Amino acid sequence: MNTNFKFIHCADLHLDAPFNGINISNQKFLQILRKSTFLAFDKIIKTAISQKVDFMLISGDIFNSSEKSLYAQLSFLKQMVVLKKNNIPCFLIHGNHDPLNGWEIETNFPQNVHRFSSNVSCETIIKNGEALVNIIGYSYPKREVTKNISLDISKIARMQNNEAFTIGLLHCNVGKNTTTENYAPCSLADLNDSTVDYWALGHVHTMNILQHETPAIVYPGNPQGLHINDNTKKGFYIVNVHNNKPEFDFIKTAQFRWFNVTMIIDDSSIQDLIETLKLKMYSESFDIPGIFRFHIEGQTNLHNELRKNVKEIEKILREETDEEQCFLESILINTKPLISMEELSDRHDFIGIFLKKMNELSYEKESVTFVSDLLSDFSAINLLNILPKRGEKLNWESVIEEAKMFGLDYLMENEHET
Ligand SMILES: [Mn+2]
Repeated sequence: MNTNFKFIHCADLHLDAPFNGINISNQKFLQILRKSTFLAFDKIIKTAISQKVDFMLISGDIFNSSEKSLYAQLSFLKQMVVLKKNNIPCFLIHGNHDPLNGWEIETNFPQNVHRFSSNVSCETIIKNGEALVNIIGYSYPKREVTKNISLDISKIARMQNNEAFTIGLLHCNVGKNTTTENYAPCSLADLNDSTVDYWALGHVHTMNILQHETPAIVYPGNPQGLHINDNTKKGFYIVNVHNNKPEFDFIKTAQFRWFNVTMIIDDSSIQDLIETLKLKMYSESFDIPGIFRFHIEGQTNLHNELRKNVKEIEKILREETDEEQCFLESILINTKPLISMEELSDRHDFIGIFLKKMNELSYEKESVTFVSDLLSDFSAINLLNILPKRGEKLNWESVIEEAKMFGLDYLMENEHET
């Protein structure tokens, strides 16, 4: 059949994500964060209307948590009514963040909205008396879905006896992607061994077209980055289908971007470093606001000054930048002193012994208890610097490195006092 239509494919809206665990004091920037998931979705709705798309797909995780916020539910409903007024049907599924067994208000979605249940089923869009598109979808009944649902969708797809373009709407992990939970796992081979023409996927937050056609396999990613490592291009796809062949248009929606930046310095001054960081912040956030975390690395004459004054440097940088345009989250100092660590650990004094012991620890995972006891003597503020930040995993090597530098600071400072 000669098919020509266009639709929007978006996923992982995570409406009302609270952005917990990020220390932002500036009220205006905090507002940018709080509104961001809603405004990103609003851009999707406005594009649907201006582009006069035939329908819209949302591949799960509409809400951030199963305890869906009331505000999020009502504002989503409002947007669905806007689509109704513009005669745009919307097909949606629920994912692991907003499964059907979570709390929700009694919702009467307008008639243009079809929400799939946890029984895989098919909806067919008819145009001029002919079946134009089959949409087969599945919503998570609960958070953990470990079954391969793609097989059930393909089974229903094979049962369709029309010639329509077939879309599989699924929140799933293709090919054991390690950046996200392994829910509704399936392989590329599973998705290829199917009569589905377009797999409209959700769950992985990085936009990625795994295959452009026969079948298309597409993750649009999330419209708004949610944490410091969720910093790829954010948006959704407008898909134009001509004679069963999809063409993709990616539209950006992020209201602000995250930057997790490593800077390597050598001989420098604190003033120069502050200027460099400031320049980086402004140059990266010229179009939309940015949140920055800097990791300062390198062997440098500034090593001791930086470690002692990092909080002051953060304060100065915040004062000297426009916090509604670029916000400094934190600066992490991972530098090394100019004095050679090898030379120091070769010394036959306590510093030498200390460094040798610390170097051995790097390889002994079972020493966790020993080191955590050792660190419990330091203040909580210092400990916070080595704990993993949101979106990161505990890095044992960096814990040891940090402990080593703490110890060395202390020993070197007191070296001439006794
Ligand atoms: Mn998600």
